[in-house]
Amino acid sequence: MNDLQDITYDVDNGLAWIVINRPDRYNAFRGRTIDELIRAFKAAWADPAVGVVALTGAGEKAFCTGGDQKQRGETGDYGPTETGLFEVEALHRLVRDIPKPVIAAVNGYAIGGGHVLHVTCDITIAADHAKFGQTGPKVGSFDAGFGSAYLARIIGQKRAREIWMFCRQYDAETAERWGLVNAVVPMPELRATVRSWADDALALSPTALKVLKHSFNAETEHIAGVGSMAFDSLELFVETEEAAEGIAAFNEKRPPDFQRFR
Ligand code: S0N
Repeated sequence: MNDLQDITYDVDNGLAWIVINRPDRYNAFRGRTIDELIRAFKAAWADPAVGVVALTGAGEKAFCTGGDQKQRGETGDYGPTETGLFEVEALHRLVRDIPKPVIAAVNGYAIGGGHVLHVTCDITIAADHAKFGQTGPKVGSFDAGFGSAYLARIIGQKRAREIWMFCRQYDAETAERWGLVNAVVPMPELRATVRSWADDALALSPTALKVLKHSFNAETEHIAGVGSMAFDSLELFVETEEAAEGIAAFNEKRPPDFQRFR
């Protein structure tokens, strides 16, 4: 795990901490961030000393605010990557497939692709100031795979549709009431709470946890196929003027004007 620029990776007594470390961009991800997250999850998978993974963001403002919209505004993409591919779909797969519990420690905004990331984790523990929401239809993107269909499995169709169709933000108390998070704690207690949950899981049979995790996954595995088609559509959509209006509006700090695309 050398050469990490966008994340940090540390293993502490069976718990691997993966921290998105771009606080000046509210922990938004670019292509390099996704590459490093994939490396970190693979390292945690391969390491027999790791039994639980925690994913969080640096600082107290944001867990992750999705794709880096400044980068996208500047270059039209999410910047260079190891393979030339932007592998966010592979990251979602990995978070689901790694045969160890993954806990999202939501330390602030979990918005857009950052919201999808916590949704794909097995467990979410949130600080009491955390905010949740999707922004895609405002900024010219969407995650119509795990971001929509799996979200609906977790909180129900009406609430999932509300989240995507109105692009509002929800506080941690609402998220807990909706079953979107497992627990809410004061920010100073977030890491210790994750540590305590991890210790409980570390005391259990790793093989039983592995099979149970994959059994939970099996029931929603078809969503990966829907997700592939959705990302195919997204690739076409992001080339349109409509998507460009969303990204320009964010970067110019103004509301988007989508009227002409109706
Ligand atoms: C998080 C929000 C609500 C916070 O609002 P607040 O408190 O008013 O703070 P701001 O002043 O807005 O932000 C503080 C500073 O942080 C920067 N910043 C925040 N978020 C991002 C970001 N995502 N990218 C880059 N910079 C960000 C602000 O610019 C500001 O910096 P300064 O002070 O220098 O101006 C609010 O910030 C917000 O709504 N953020 C944007 C959230 C968002 O829309 N995220 C993107 C959603 N879409 C995705 O994630 C799509 C992912 C993906 O899309 C994709 C996946 C697979 C294949 C293709 C794609 C694709 O898009 O092409």
